[in-house]
Amino acid sequence: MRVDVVSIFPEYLAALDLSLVGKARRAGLLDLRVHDLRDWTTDRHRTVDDTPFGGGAGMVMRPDVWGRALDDVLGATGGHLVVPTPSGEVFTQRHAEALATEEHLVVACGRYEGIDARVVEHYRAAGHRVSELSIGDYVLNGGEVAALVMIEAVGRLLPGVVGNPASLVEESHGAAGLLEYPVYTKPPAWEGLEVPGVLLSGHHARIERWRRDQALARTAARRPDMLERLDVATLDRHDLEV
Ligand code: 6GU
Repeated sequence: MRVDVVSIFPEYLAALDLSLVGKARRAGLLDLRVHDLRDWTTDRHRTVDDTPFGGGAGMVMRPDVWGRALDDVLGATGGHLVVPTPSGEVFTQRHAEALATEEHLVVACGRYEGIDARVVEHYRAAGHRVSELSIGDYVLNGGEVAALVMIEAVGRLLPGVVGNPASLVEESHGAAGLLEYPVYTKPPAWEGLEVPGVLLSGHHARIERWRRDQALARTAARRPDMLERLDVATLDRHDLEV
């Protein structure tokens, strides 16, 4: 997969050299390039923003600068334009899965009060897929941290990036629609706290049942909205007793 990120703070994206995403890049599974939006300015001050039409606080990013940048970076590939914004749809594992099937993503990181709305309108009209995505109901200063979140979530789904693909199957926000059950490792007793006995029993069916019950109880307590969306057909007789 090819991913281009455009930002006025390209240094923010340095973390993408690290960990799993960095490894995917070095393995040639992910071709990730970060660009400085100011490279597409034409004035001496390298201006990217201006005051909002209609008045109000803050500054808006200019469409002409973004247009030159995105024309270059999207090129002729028909890339999918991702615009992190607190007014977007909330980014979920389903978005990550869909984006992981794309050949080329271009992530346009805005700052200030956002990017002139004509930019998204223009690239949609030109036939690009465009996703305006938020990472949650809180306000960040710009799209860079959200871009890190989305690129990590997408990057780990690319074939060959996660060593053991089974670890993608059981985790929270996967197909089961439940939060992950609690996990334990050695030592079996620590600070007076014991690992639940069932996990040491070697009884595979009981372990599976215990984990499922824990996942259901946790989801009910922390994310009742997820329980409401659960497909009843995926529940078994024991689930209904939790
Ligand atoms: Cl994508 N951008 C900004 N600036 N704030 C956010 C966000 C994005 N998602 C949640 N808050």
